[in-house]
Amino acid sequence: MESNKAKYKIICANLGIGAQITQTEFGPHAILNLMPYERKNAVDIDINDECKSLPIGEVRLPPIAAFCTRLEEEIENSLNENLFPIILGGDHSIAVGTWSGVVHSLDAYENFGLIWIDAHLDSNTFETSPSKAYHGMPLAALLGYGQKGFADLLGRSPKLNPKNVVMLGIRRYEEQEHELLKSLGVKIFYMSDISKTSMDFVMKQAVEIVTNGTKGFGVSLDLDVIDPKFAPGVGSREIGGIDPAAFLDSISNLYVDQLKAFEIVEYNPALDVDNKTAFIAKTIVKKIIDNVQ
Ligand SMILES: [Mn+2]
Repeated sequence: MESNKAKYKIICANLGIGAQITQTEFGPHAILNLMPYERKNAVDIDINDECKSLPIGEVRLPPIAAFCTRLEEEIENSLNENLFPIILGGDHSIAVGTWSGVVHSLDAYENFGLIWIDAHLDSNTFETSPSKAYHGMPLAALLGYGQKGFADLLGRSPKLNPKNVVMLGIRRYEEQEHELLKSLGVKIFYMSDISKTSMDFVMKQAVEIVTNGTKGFGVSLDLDVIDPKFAPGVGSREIGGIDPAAFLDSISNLYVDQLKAFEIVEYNPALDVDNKTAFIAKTIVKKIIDNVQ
């Protein structure tokens, strides 16, 4: 029956080699295991096993870029079928594939809003990155800064205009990436801004910015933004984060029809405690699904 057909597609981006610790590749299925009904609407994107043993550094770029290209195609397919894409990561380098796909599909180059919710800025380039791990570089790439094959996925760069990007929950970064974003005028709400006001207030401000004159917006949620005492199962824990209940409440501000895709990344089941982090991720995904159904 047509009316019971799902209006969303879950895309499992099973990639971990964008990080030094690669266990986030098991994140999507650990979350899906808690969603037996919704998993019928899920598809997988995987990488070849031989890529998993590559050392950290530039040699990992070709498989990550190839992965992002396949993710990009899957996103385009979903949007063409009028299915709302929910992307489960995976390390945060997958964001290059996700948002390239959405921007290309909507023909919204430099005219698409993105709310980036993260403890970190993820805006290094290969040159400025101390770790040389690609999950620290996706936002710079989407803004047009970074290596060939990454920043110009689909042969076009930049994907996003800095005036349409808002960051929430930031509390740890390197100086050079911070300087880059400040010089571009990206709006950053630090964790201290959220503590001084509220998650709800800041989310409202963010939605206002990303919907101002754009062809829609998306959300990229790195679970490390949540305080690690509630969400310990993440790649890079940073103390002093967001309360999950406040975050869940603030999601109601996203229920506007301009929301085009939602991405949730960096879940590491090997570091989780009693599945706490997976349950938070599942609750967030279900709330998004309820909205698009
Ligand atoms: Mn991140």
